[in-house]
Amino acid sequence: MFEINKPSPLSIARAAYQPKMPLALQGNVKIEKGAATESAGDQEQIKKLFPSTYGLPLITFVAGAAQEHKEINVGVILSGGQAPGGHNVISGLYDGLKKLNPSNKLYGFLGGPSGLIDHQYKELTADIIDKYRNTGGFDIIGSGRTKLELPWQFDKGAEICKKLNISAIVIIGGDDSNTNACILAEYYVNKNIPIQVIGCPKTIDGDLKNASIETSFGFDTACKTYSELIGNIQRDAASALKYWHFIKLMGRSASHIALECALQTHPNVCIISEEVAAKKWSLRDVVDMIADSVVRRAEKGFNYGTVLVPEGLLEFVPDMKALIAELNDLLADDTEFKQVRTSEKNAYIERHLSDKNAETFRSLPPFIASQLTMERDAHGNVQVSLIETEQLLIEMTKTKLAQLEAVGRYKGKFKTLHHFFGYEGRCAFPSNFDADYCYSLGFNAANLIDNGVTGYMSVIKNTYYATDKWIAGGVPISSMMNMERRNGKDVPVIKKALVEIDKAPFRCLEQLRGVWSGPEDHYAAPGPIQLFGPEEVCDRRTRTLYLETMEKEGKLD
Ligand code: FBP
Repeated sequence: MFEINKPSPLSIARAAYQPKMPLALQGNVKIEKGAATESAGDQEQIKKLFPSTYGLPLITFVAGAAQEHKEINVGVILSGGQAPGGHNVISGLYDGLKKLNPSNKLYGFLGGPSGLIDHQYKELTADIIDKYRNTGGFDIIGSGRTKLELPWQFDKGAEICKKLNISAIVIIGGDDSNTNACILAEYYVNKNIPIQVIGCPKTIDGDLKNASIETSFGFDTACKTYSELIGNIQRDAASALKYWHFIKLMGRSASHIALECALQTHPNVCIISEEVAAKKWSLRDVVDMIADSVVRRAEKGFNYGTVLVPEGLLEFVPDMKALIAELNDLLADDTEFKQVRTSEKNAYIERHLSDKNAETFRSLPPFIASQLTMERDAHGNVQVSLIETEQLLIEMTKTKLAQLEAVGRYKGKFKTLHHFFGYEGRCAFPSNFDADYCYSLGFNAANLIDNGVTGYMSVIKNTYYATDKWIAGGVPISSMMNMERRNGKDVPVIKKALVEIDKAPFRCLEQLRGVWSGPEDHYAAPGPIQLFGPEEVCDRRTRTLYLETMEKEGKLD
């Protein structure tokens, strides 16, 4: 009577979805090499660091004639946080390889980059792949955050590739993982190790984009998932009339997710970290902006509303940034700190900070102060997803409103609820856009490998438009690099794309937020992602992609 593990009707129907691909990838594929590239910055230094993979040409695929394809074995790695569509990159890669030569094999390294180093792998066969088509998650092979950056790790990787006769590795990851993919590619070329390395742009955060990458996969689905929830909450708020909802949204550093969700849902307040940093706002300035909306709405009797808070906010507030940087150094070796009794930890930190940062630390509610001293991630950074910034803002807004009430400038009720939308969106069923985009990225990667290139990112362009207008190809990863100071050293990295406050998506928010902040409601409820139905509903692009494309094409006022 009860069946365990029975797939839902939606899973069954969705498994049959055939992702759409650019025309060039649908038949026989021919490679066209374009102009030689230069790095995004610091050309001389990058050229020296990547002598073999610097300056390679752009690649575009076009329809070609049938030809023989040699047999190849490929390894694939999922790196970092989950993003909807990862399984489709792998199924696209698998199908692309099998189409080129049915004898080709695909191996998945388990648990992220550590699978390559520790030789943990499994062969991905048709049975396995079919179970994961068009599903969310990274569970087909698992992911991890081990950094692939040291020669001994590269050598261990080469060892297992030799054993399995693997001649290409596809790394599906964010800016750091793709930076490391480029370093790995360069290492193998210089050591005459016959292994190609190809990257794929992943992250819900949307901060892996540049002149060559229009969007990272997963951003579309994650933002639509959060926007559905925000829209629902706003309807509830406008029905119940009694809560202000503070909603923290994922995005470790950049505020692209908060911005996109605001453009989809029209909240009363949306904070953009990059604006806070550019205008050197303090937390008090941020709280004033929130309190202003609360007060104006209360005057009309609207004691409810929504505030979107980007996860990385605190690191963009100048005072807090300085404090966090000193805390990161202080806790880099936390052996002594770990011995300190819990009740005395905050006092211990205060004693060890510089005067200015100690003052900022003292001004924080104790729960936030403690969260700032929690264990760092593998890169020595504070784990922003664990800091309850939304609660901090609630506390500070309460204090501000009490002050305004005391001088007769506010009379209202301020009951609050807080939410954090992050993990809920990272493994959602990929939207049609992400399902198509990811499958194409994977299929395209197979063609890059077949053409013998290395140190390239699989890239699909023109993505605002219908898939038959998409352009498939490859871009040398070295062309996306510049030098940045990390942990006291100048290193080559792919530049993280933060929200640019002079670009269309932010300017759109800036133009509309005065109206959204009230007193009247202007909420929008985009509803759930639709997987079946009319194209204008199911294949709708994000507002960010729309605005960026229109701006690039000079079609915005
Ligand atoms: P990636 O940059 O690896 O794609 O991960 C992004 C992210 O989802 C952030 O939005 C978030 O801050 C972080 O991962 C959470 O990390 P973890 O999964 O380790 O909790």
